[in-house]
Amino acid sequence: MALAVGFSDCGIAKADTLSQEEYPLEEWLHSGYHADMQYMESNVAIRRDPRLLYDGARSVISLVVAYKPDRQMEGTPRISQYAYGEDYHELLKRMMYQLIASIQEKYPDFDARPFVDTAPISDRHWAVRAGLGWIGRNTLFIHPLFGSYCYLGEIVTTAEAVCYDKPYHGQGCEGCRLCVNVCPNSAITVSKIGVPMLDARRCTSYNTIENRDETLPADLNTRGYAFGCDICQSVCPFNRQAPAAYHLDDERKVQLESLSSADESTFRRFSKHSALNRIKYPQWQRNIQKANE
Ligand code: B12
Ligand code: SF4
Ligand code: SF4
Repeated sequence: MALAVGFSDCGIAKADTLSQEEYPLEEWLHSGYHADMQYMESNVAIRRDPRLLYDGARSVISLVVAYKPDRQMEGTPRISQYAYGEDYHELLKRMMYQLIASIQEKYPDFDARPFVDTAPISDRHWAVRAGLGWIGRNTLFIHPLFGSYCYLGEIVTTAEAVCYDKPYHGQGCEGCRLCVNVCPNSAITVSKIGVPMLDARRCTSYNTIENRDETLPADLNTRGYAFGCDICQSVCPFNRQAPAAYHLDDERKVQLESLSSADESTFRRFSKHSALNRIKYPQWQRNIQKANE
């Protein structure tokens, strides 16, 4: 049913607690790696256990939508590929409601809620638990076919599955370190037990999207990115071999490429249904200036 709605893959995990080893959130927070994303400090217990997020939850249906574009926008400033198309929050929510409706046609008592990105639930860990892939050294979820160019969402339900998918134990990054070596800001670090961690304070993605300061850190090297960053993903062998899953048409490509000279109302109109709606026009201007340095 998930594939019929348009999802690229789907797996089901039993709802329970994510262990400290799997999700060392407290260490990440204590290290200050979350920068000023205060929303990451709240609901720590809920982030660890979806049963606290949704009363009576028994299962987590993890869903993947691949988004690798068939071509890239040209020139600088650059916009990260995950923001080329429709805002993925809107896209995935719509698809998840469609999937819930299809399941309810067959099972009218199916009781469920969809989540994507903004709720206190760790999208990547549930995808791993549901057997869909692994967490790579760049800290992103990697699907063996679609790479890390995929959005994640979950349907949390009170329904129990007859059998659950097993956590992913296939191939992983093995000896590769391309993403760690290529990051222009050395933002990829490791936890005390050697698990990859991202220091958001150093990351272009954090700085161009979440940082609300008037200026960006002087030593930040954005390599021309004005919204998000794809550098540690573009070198990944799993992304290089992944099939294209999004058609960037001429009209959208021109819109993206001309956004750096857009006035405030044009920017607002464009960003309304795009992931760019996370930032306001003054941030966009600040980011363009930095990208052109
Ligand atoms: C906060 C956040 C950010 C922050 C911090 C990122 C980070 N790495 O934590 C910032 C603003 C920097 C960010 C950037 C981006 N983000 Co973001 N972000 C989130 C958010 C809201 C929470 C992530 C979180 O819990 N971080 C806390 C830390 C503690 O957890 P963690 O990074 O998962 O790290 C732990 C695990 O990786 C684990 N681990 C690592 N390796 C291994 C190995 C094993 C074997 C095990 C067991 C565990 C393990 O230990 C780590 C250490 O704490 C999620 C949505 C969600 N609700 O889950 C989206 C999400 C992770 N982001 C997403 C995207 C697309 C991006 C960007 C690619 C956007 C862009 N192009 O610019 C970048 C990527 C930067 C990067 N290299 O990570 C997608 C990722 C999809 C995917 N395939 O993984 C998500 C899932 C949103 C979505 N629903 O699609 N993001
Ligand atoms: S998104 Fe860019 S800045 Fe952030 S870790 Fe990856 S390469 Fe480094
Ligand atoms: S570039 Fe290499 S180390 Fe980094 S996520 Fe991809 S396979 Fe893993």
